[in-house]
Amino acid sequence: MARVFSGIQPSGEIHLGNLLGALHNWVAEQHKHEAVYCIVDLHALTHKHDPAQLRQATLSLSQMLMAVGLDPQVCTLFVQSHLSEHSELAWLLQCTTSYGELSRMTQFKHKSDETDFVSAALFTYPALQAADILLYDTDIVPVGDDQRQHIELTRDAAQRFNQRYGETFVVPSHQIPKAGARVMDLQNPTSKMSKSAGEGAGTISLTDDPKAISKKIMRAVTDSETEVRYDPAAKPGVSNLLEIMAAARQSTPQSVAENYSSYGALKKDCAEAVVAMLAPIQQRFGELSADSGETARLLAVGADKARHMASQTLARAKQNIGLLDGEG
Ligand code: AQP
Repeated sequence: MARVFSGIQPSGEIHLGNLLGALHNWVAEQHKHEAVYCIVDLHALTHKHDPAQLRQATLSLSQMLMAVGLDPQVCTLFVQSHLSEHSELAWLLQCTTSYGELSRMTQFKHKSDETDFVSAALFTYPALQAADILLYDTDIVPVGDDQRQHIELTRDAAQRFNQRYGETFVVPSHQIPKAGARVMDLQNPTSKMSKSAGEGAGTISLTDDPKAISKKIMRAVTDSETEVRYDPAAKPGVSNLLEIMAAARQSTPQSVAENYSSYGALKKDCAEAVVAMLAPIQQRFGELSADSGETARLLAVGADKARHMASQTLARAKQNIGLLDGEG
């Protein structure tokens, strides 16, 4: 059976882009393959953050992932920092990934322009992401389109390590959904919807109430034309709404567009589709949030299952790269 791995940062409110670009796929994959999903809290340390808020965000993200449909009895769901193996393998991969490769990561260029403190970890975090993936002998990585370059780097790092030190890692492939692969900010439809961009009018959080969702979609930036057409380059705002509708209704943006002759009608139906899609998730999230003790217990079980897989890969990598066995 193929193994699937993916991760998500507890860096802010989980949003519609995360759901359509990644989580819908995660839920489907857990029933088809052996699935391992990780809340990558170490990645969230690459930015300035508040420690108490990070702890709360990690707990609440775990509950939201279960509310969306991840079943800890079916998949392995755990928190990255609960296993030291991720940080250990990240160091080995930093030693086999070049400065030039990391410098070419567009997310680093973009994020380092946005902050006054650029941590060394922000630069090297693709090596930690590669470690996350490679530790689980992953075959498939379901992600949004924004992660395409990082998965390529992971493949290159795995191949180089295997060539230099002998067969160690499975070389994974990415899996990107047809609709919803890159949900754009509703106010700035040429930038992706993102947790770190905040909870403004351009981002639909999975906890937004129906009124807030409708307001944000009805006010979404479109263009000065009137034709409803899927054309992401010329009409990014309208195309984004069509992508969202298509992902919510399991259709294609082109066929959704055929049903509309005005932006107003498209926005109204899009808001209704999103509200209907989020209602059961929000209800379940409310129930799960009431029992943090049970969430912590499920995460500890997940960490044990993950450690069993990760420790074997790490031992193999340490052996092959030439580190002396410390077991005696
Ligand atoms: N806008 C998006 N459209 C489709 N998929 C998306 N993903 C993220 N944004 C979109 C996918 O969600 C998964 C988790 O990614 P993340 O934790 O990096 O989410 P984020 O919202 O992107 O978070 P940040 O803190 O703002 O981080 P950056 O700016 O680094 O992305 C991934 O599979 C991602 O593809």
